[in-house]
Formats: sequence, C-alpha cells, structure tokens
Amino acid sequence: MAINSLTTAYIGVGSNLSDPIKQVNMAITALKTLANSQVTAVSSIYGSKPMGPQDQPDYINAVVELQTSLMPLALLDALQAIENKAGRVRKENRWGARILDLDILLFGQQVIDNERLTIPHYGMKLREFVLLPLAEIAPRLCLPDGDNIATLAQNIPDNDLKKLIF
Ligand code: ROI
Repeated sequence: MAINSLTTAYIGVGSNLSDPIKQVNMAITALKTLANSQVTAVSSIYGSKPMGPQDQPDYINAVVELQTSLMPLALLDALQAIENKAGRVRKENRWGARILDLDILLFGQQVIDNERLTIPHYGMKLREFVLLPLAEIAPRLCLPDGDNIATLAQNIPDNDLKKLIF
C-alpha cells in the first residue's frame, strides 16, 4: 500500500451503561478529532436488545465511516484510548454490560487475523445492530468475501432494533 493512502474503515459503536446515548455521542465526537482520520458518515442512533446475557440493559448502537491513514493497530490503539477515557473497565465479562465499545468492523477490503485484531469483525454478519446501521450509510458496500451489506441487512431478523435519532 502506498504511504499515506487513505483506507475507508467502519467502526461499530455500542454502549449500555452510564447514559448510553451520551456515551455514543461523545464517542462520535472523539472519532471526529482522531489524528490522521476524517469521519465521512455517521448512522442514525439505534436502540437494540442485548445480544448475549439478557440480564443487562438495552444497548445504544451506531456505525461510523472514516477515512484514515492510520494502520489497523494504530487505529485500534486510538479506539481503545477513547474507550478508556469514557471510563471503560477492562477484564469485565466478555458478554456483559459496557460503558463503551468501539469495534473496527471493516478496514478497507483487508482481512486481518492476529492476537489483537480480527477484521472483518467476527460477529458482524449475525448482528442486526451492526448490519442495519452499516447498510444505512454504505448500502453498496461488500465484505472481502463478496457478501453485500444491503443483502445481509435485508435477511437478518431485526430483533426489535429501533432507530432513535436520525
Ligand atoms: N448487544 C447489543 N445489542 N449491542 C452491542 O453493542 C453489544 N455488544 C456486545 C454484546 C455483549 C455481544 N452484546 C451487544 O459486546
């Protein structure tokens, strides 16, 4: 890849603790100030039922599109710094409630699999709270395996996902 070329990355944003709408809006604001990156689209804010244990609050979810010249691990570090600033405590149970979750869903058409990163995000095709916001901002997008986002989004049960803020 050429030095300084831009990659289109998609970030999944989720929260179900400590005023989740505020957390998601603060995360979007933080992404807009990310070094070497520019936010080019933000989905609506959605309310979603928890995937995993049901004894936790509903989630707020959104997806952000950015153009970045950061390498994937540098982007991951930057996202984890935003999560930590929001007060996220690591080591909490993997499927439990969280103040802020920022996941790299896609990084261009790259397939990455190492101990810190799996891209495309391993669960994205099964998550209505990822596919529907993503299809809203990037309906023509295809995954590296050729699957089309709009088709995936049409075929997933919506599990009562609600668009809250346009
Ligand atoms: N469920 C929903 N609805 N939204 C999330 O962002 C989310 N994140 C998670 C788990 C615990 C899998 N469940 C979720 O990490």
